Amino acid sequence: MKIFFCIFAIILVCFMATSCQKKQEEQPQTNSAIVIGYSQIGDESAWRTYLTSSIKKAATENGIQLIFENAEQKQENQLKAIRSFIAYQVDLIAFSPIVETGWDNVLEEAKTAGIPVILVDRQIEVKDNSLYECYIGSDFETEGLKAANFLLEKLKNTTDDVAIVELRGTDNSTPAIGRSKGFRNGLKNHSNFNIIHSENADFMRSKGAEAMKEILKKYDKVDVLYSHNDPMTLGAIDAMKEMGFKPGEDIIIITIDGEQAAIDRLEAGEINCVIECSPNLGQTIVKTAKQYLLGESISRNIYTEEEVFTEWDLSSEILPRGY
Ligand code: GZL
Repeated sequence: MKIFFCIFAIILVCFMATSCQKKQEEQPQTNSAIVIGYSQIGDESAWRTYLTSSIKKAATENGIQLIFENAEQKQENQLKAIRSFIAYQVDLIAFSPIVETGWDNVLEEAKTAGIPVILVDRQIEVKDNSLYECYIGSDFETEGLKAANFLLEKLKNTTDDVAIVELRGTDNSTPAIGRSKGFRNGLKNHSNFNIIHSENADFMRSKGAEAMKEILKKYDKVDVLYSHNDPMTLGAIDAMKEMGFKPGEDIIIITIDGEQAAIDRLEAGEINCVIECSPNLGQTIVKTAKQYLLGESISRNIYTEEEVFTEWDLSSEILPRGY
């Protein structure tokens, strides 16, 4: 008789454990249970550090456990971070891919582990587009087009040749690809607007300064600087001043991001146009991750709204940037 009760008790315990497990699996994730792994590129600009603070703030405000890794500008560190998230069995992986290629294998591993992936701020090129759920960030081609449109307005009565130099962001990164393409598309029907020099300065102030110094030594006439981000622009301005040029007057300057330092120089007349690229993505990332994990449908591309600040705007209209 006793053996009968023991067997019955063991069966009962097993049944209860299984039904609890099943119940938990069926229940949608609650915020307190959500663990997100985030791989960030680095700290190369005030824009990037603001994005990081925006993500951390949103995670805290929403009770999300965030495992945050800084790749210090190296793709191999991002690959390691993503593999560590997989090993930890996070609920969702989000990352800002430093370049567009080289992600197929690690995202296949995430897919096999059943972990969804969200792209933030930059896109990727993969064979299987089901390797990520959505992209949250800017439309970089539009940013480049906005830069071209400002320049065409600024020089609308010019028939002379216009010599343009371009400082590009990291090659093979989505912002560098899109900002180059959009700018060129905007100028394609204006044959007197010529990009005489285009160089990668990796979104960094120091490389922007070095590149601009060499450019000003090489070319007799530079009319316009189109720079893919504010830190490279600030470096280029340092170089221009060192070599006796008046930024914003001798050389028209168009820059992208919208850091406070760039707005300050816009107001000082040293920059002519600042194209905003919003780093304030934290709330959207967390909201989208929660929606996905709760089984709700999400958009494939979630683009940010962005403004253009020009020399014709009243400085009082531009709110403090926060980065
Ligand atoms: C754009 C972002 C770029 C910024 C730069 O979304 O990827 O990277 O424009 C940053 O400041 O380095």
